[in-house]
Amino acid sequence: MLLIKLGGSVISDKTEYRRFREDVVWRIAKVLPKEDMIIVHGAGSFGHILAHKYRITEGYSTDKRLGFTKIQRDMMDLNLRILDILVEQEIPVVSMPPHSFVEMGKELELKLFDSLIAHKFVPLTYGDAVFDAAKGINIYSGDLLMQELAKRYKPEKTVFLTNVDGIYTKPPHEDGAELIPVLRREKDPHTSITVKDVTGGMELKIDVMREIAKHSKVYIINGFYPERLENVLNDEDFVGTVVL
Ligand code: IP8
Repeated sequence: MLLIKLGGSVISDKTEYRRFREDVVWRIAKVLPKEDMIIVHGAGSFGHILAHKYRITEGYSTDKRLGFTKIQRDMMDLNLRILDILVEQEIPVVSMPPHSFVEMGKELELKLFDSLIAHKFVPLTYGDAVFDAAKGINIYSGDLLMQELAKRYKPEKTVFLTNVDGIYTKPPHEDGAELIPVLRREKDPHTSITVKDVTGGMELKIDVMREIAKHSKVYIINGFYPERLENVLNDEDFVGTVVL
């Protein structure tokens, strides 16, 4: 099985509210397998801009209700746009909006995923604004969902499509940053990456990837070059990072 995350910065232009990168998603969809896969997508500018504005991760207050609603609406919109493209590629995807099955702080209910997978459907889910047992509301990142899904289904390969070539020795725009082709699961003190996001920076992402690497081979590759995804799927040499 393949577990793949379409990063928010790949599928959307993060600087402009709800700017979808339709052409990029088309190119990715063309190289995806037709079955035996779970797809997760990030939020990009369909989620993070309003999540910041309404400070959703700080928890519930009545004045945040409309923000919470709008984020869920925008994420469903993004999800449907992706779903449309995947259906055009004849991938039997079924949308699984997290706000209808996730309550943070409680055990994740994945029974429907079991059924979908047993019937050879391809679950399509995403990072979302959800309820939280302690805070009332919160943001549930696609990365955490990836971690839960990897733990449960132990896919052979887990791929993160990002807007950079892989994991670097320091933030990629800094002088001397080098791509790490193979990252060991154990912590490496030489790697320090500090890009920040609402649901955690690169550091948190790398922790998640290391955790997933206990169950699966984890690849971090640039989503703007779908041929690299093909290389990974075909066990060929590829540009990117593998976590072992
Ligand atoms: O883009 C965040 O998910 P991510 C979800 O996977 C929202 O971190 C709604 C901001």
